[in-house]
Amino acid sequence: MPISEVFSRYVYDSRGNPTVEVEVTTETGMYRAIVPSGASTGIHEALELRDGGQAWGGKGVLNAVSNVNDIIGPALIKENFDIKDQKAVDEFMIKLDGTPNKSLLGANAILGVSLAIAKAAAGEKKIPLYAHIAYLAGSKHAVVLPVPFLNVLNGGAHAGGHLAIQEFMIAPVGATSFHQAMQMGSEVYHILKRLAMTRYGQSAGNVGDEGGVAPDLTTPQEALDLICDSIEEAGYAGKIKIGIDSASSEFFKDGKYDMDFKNPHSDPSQWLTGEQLAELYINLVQSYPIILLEDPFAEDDWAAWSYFYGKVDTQIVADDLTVTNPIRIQRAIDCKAADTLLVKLNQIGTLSETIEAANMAFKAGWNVFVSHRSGETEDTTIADLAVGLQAGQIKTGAPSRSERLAKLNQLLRIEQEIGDKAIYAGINYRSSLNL
Ligand code: 2PG
Ligand code: MG
Repeated sequence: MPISEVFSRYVYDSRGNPTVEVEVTTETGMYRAIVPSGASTGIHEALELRDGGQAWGGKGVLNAVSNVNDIIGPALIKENFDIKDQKAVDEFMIKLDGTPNKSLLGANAILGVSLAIAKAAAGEKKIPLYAHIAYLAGSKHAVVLPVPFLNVLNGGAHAGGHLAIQEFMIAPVGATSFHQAMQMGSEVYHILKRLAMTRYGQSAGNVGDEGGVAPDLTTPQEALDLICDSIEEAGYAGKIKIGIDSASSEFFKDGKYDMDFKNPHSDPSQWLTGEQLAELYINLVQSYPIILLEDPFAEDDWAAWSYFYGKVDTQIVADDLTVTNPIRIQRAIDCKAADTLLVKLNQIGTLSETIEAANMAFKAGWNVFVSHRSGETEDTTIADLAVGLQAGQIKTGAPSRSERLAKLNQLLRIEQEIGDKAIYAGINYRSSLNL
């Protein structure tokens, strides 16, 4: 079915910054996608085109919007693509841009179109988006609901306060269904909020960019104690585990890690070497039920990644290191830097390349962890992506704030729609492909 119209406008994301929205219209209706935006963005990501200048503090997306309306849209309509052939559409846009990092048209412009096309194709086939993505990815079946890694305590670039580590996530691996996982997560989240306020004062309950509480802590141990106490009080000890995203590229300075990076008077003699930071992680993993460490080291500190890998049993997730980019993923596989790929659509800029990245990771025996960005919207594509890829795990913030819940609520709907056939990845999330 041909495309009759491609239209873009700017709307606002969860941080109040402009972002690209795209609407693709075909005979079966209008299909809309909105592009997210990171704060702890990896330097190797595809380019998010911002206007610069005075308006919106330089964060306008008027150029990206007009690139869709004036260049990409008319070119796609002229080509008369079969929109079910996502790869052909995406490859055409990649060529039209012609740069290695989509810097001419903007990865935000291209991704908006790519996702709206996928939704239109699902609409044409009269199947849910997750089923269409499963078809595109060649997944075995689209019935596996991911474990939600709920980012209940925010630090780093996503919150005020002194905590260097960006994300403390709870993972209800011991639940038997997605909806039960959400209930457990929600209960723990509310206890955590109360405990944070009791221990650290009323303002400790304020939330960060991803909806988690953001008390002004200094050490990861304080955060982990709060979370473990909350899990215990909720009665879920053993059933809820913990994941950490250090987003350590944010505090990597002059070859060392500054755990006090938000203090303008931070003392360089306290900065940690890669080996010292590794030691800290080993201690944390021994003392707390941690099952996942994301970006434990900086995006180009390959030596530290390889040094650390294998020293702990937890999942090691590459985000800024690999930026959903096949070239960097291959390097990470070759040098045994990690065992799990964080997948973010806007790091690479098309759905096809995202699927390619995920499949590449799976093929190497890695896990795939689907992710939101810290700047999000009501768009729920990543929920369908997680089910479609059979990823087994997703992170999309705390069970709080609607741009986070939009995805989690979509997963609740998908679980119901699949009905009796739905399989919650649970404790088997690391072998999701075999479920
Ligand atoms: C991350 C993400 C999402 P951002 O580091 O994994 O949680 O943050 O979108 O700011 O890069
Ligand atoms: Mg990350």
